Amino acid sequence: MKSSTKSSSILALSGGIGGAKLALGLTHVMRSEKLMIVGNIGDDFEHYGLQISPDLDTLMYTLSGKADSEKGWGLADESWVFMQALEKLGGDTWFQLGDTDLATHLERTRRLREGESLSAITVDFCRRFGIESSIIPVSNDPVPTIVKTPEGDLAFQDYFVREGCKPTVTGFRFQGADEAEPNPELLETLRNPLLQAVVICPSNPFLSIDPILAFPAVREALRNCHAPVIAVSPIIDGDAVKGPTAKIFDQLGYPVCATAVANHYRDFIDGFILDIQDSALVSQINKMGISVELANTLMTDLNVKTELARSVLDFSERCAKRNLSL
Ligand code: FO1
Repeated sequence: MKSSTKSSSILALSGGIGGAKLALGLTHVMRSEKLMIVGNIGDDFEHYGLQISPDLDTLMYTLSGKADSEKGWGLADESWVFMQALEKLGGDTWFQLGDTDLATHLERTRRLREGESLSAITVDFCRRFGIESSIIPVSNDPVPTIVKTPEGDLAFQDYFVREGCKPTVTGFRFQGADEAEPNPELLETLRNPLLQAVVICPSNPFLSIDPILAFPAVREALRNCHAPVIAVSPIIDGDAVKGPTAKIFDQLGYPVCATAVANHYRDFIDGFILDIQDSALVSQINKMGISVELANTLMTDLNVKTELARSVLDFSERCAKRNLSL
């Protein structure tokens, strides 16, 4: 029977490669059309006149099974003829654009120029990629992440790719987050009584999740959300699975451990999933008033992604019952 409302029962916040892995796991343990994933747009930038939205593309490519599984971004079986030709012309090749990935950026840029919203373009691209879940940008307005360093500000991709995350980070700015309008679909879903859980994917808290939380209305809606909010730690046994997460925690003066992640989210999460290797941290996090469960969070293959997604949903049901009994 067709679902009476389009409403999503699970909402996931995701950015980067780790987030997309759990999002994929979620699509294997629930009706994927009832899953909404809010993608980070802080990584978005203009390059060669193209509007590029890496985290939306990573989600789209991953959920359609077409992502390059080794890199985690871009498309599998990619060719690089355009990049080779660009190299010969002395062009800027620090940001690798594969030939088929290029179509996504060209077509998104064309439609944006014609006045279509980033959300509407993403809905249509997902339909064409055969994705049933809703992937939505946190906003249709640009809110680029600016990385603060002792040598001055860096645009996100200049920090992440061009400089290879080498500069020391002293802070972040999410340019325009106070004025930009959060995606109405996101606020509607957060306020929908049919929502069963919110999942904070194991993405980089500073680079991928904070740009989503930077919208005051979004953080407020999360704090007041009736559904349990469950975060999965991106740090396991004092280190991050991939990327600069651990280094950034250290550079900002935080302990590099899952407890620091729980503390970062403490004002709006109900539950926190620790990796089994971090079982010693359970009581510390419980003291923050946050329920904790253990799982294997090292998503090395589809089985682990699916198992972790199942654990997250089961945990959220237990949290919901606990909230009801309060
Ligand atoms: N990451 C890199 O480290 N090197 C690249 O050349 C690169 C190109 C690229 C092209 C399209 C795209 O969607 C993502 C791309 N990424 C690349 C990843 C990108 O930097 C993302 O921002 C990261 O995945 C972090 O979220």
